[in-house]
Amino acid sequence: MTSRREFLQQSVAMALMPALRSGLYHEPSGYAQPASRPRPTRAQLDWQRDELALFCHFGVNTFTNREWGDGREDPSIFNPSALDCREWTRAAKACGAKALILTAKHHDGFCLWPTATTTHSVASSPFRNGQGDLVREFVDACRADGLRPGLYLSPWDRNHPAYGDSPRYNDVYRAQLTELLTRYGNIHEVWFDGANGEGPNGKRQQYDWPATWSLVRRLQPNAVMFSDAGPDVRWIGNERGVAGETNWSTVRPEIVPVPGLEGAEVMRSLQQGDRDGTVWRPGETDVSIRPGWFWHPAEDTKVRSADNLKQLWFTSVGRNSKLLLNVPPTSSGRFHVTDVANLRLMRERLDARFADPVTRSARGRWAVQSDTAATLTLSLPRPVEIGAVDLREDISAGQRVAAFVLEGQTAAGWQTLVAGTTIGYRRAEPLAPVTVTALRLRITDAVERPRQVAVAAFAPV
Ligand code: FUL
Repeated sequence: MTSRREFLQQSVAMALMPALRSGLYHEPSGYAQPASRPRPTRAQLDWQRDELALFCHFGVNTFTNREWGDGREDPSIFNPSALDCREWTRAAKACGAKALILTAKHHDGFCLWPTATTTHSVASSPFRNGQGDLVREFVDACRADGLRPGLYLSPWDRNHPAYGDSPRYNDVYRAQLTELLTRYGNIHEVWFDGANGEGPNGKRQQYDWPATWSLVRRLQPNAVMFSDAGPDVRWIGNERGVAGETNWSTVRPEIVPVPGLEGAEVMRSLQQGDRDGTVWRPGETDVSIRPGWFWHPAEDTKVRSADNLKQLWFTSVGRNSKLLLNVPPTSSGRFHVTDVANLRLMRERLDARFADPVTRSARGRWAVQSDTAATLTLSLPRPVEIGAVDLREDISAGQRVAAFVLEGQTAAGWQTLVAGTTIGYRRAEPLAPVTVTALRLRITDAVERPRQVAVAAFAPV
């Protein structure tokens, strides 16, 4: 049943739709949450439902074996011998990723597209005889394979002479963004970090984030912007692939107003979000398949195994986050065979894990006890052994559950299988195998009147 308040919210959202469609109304936190708690925008919902995206760190560092270039690299070293972005996108598709993000420019300042803002770019390299445009090849390959392209433009630039001369460099940065966001069609995610250094003048660059964000909103109204401070999606606070066990998609924006801040309260808010958050800003978990972000031959033997990748999936997607998994192309311009094989195997394991819900023919009874409590009971037709559970809130109506207990009815009575706080888009947990005849989800705390949560359980694999 739609409550009166939900009906009103839907009506307000629908009244705003023409403005949204016309692109006049861009503020993601504004439209779907007039009188109450935050709701995701369409773009934020699509972003989360993708679940898995790949990150491609590629640039001069790929050829110098470094993680951070110093900006003095000779563009002539950028010469991938067999670059094929379709090979990246096919591997991405095969492992179930729905989007890819490319380092259009990393801290070294080398631009992977021919830009008018600097000569430190592919145009000065032997790649395609100086006629190449890697951003174009990347975006085209994504589209050919039905994947959504995203771009990372490092604000820290160790090459550009204007860096540190704040207003002048901010103009350069915005000019670069304008090129990237007007030449290549729809870009679905624009990725910013907070890395910040000094320029050749010895001064620390002051970024102008509000101006940057409003430029992106104007040029690509359907893109989500990532940074510590969003505004659309936030960093999860570590690069280990682990979201908070408590993970709200809502935040209090005043705690992390700009990227690059440190401190315990900032990290807590990034990791866990804020229960009383006033904007919708879900967490993205970025982590590399290798120890480094860029390719290093010595790390060819240190690629994460399929089981390790599967674990990362559980601690990110399975904790109401999105997994942005970095797979760095080698100096040939292709993924390494080990990375591709392990990605494929990860997908096989995940598919097997969730292939056969034993709850498919369960009978469910949903009862709301109060504004903060509800119970879902699922009776199974016969005793079954389970080894994993998957809980989901319909987040288009916001995130509501603040505490829950999932119990299983065993021969010894009701037993707690999982006791947790948030659920959100997805809360997936592996379990020690146990035979149950019924499952009971008790929501014991919620920030809005609970709506029915989907509960699925799976046989041990
Ligand atoms: C950080 C950078 O300093 C790393 O090199 C890497 O690109 C990571 C994803 O973001 O801010």
